[in-house]
Amino acid sequence: MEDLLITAEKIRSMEIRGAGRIAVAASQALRDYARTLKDLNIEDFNTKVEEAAKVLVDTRPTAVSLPNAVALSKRHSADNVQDAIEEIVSNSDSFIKNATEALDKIGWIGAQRIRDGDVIMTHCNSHAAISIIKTAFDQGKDISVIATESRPRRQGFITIKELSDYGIPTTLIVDSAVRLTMKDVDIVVVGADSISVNGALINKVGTSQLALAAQEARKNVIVAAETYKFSPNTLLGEMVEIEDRSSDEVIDAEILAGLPNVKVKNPSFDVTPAEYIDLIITEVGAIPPVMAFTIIRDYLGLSPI
Ligand code: RI2
Repeated sequence: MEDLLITAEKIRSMEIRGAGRIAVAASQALRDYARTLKDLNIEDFNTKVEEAAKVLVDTRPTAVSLPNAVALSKRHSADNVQDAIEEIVSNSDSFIKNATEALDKIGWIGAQRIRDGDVIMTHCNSHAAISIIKTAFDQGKDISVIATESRPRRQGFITIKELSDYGIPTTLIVDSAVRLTMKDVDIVVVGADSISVNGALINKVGTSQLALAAQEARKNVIVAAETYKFSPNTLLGEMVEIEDRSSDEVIDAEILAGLPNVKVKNPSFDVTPAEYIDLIITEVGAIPPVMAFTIIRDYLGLSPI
């Protein structure tokens, strides 16, 4: 359990971050933990696996990739521990393989939407969105990127480093410059933490202001999202929980302590309605957001997981 707890803490503290990366890390941790339980009887094995799954899922509430990855990895139909471990290892290995391949497919499909000369605006740090940008660049398209800082944790800095290392001309802006800068943009490309059954996108706070400004300026917004980022529980009317993170990320605790009438709110994500989104690029194709139900039905199943 110790290794699994270490992974859980890394996800909670955002040492491991990004909806896709946390999903893969959780799947791996659960798989490796299951392997250590070979001497238990099947009832105790199942109890331990459920407990471990809960520890992982409880680390961060918003990215549905995390519970999806855990659920897809832990399910088994065995009545003995050896077979159960084999099933879990095989589930997890194929989840990780598919997740890795999905990034390449999304890159290729999404790059079809990027034209030579395009200026792309992106927000935060999404491996799926960056896959599209890098693929378009690899195709020889003369592109450049405008990346937001993405306060408070400034994941935009990871994005500009990655794009710069790849040789892609990149401009960094503060989040509040999004609307002013939109006139210079051809297309917005962002990632996803969750997509609900009505096609709404839940992504890093500030995403919805990119979408709003893009709509006002008649620019397209495309979302890069693996199928495991769609939320089956929204079929039951469940809302995606928006993670509220610590005020320390926004203002130093000592300074805040001296401001008795001030409170800080630090929501980490926001919701972009489907009507602001042109296309969602998944590994199984580019779909309009209204088709979110179909993705959930065909790739995740209709029973909530
Ligand atoms: P990939 C991140 O969340 C960002 O919101 C990003 O857009 C999203 O996950 C998807 O990232 P955080 O972990 O899976 O930084 O595309 O809070 O890498």
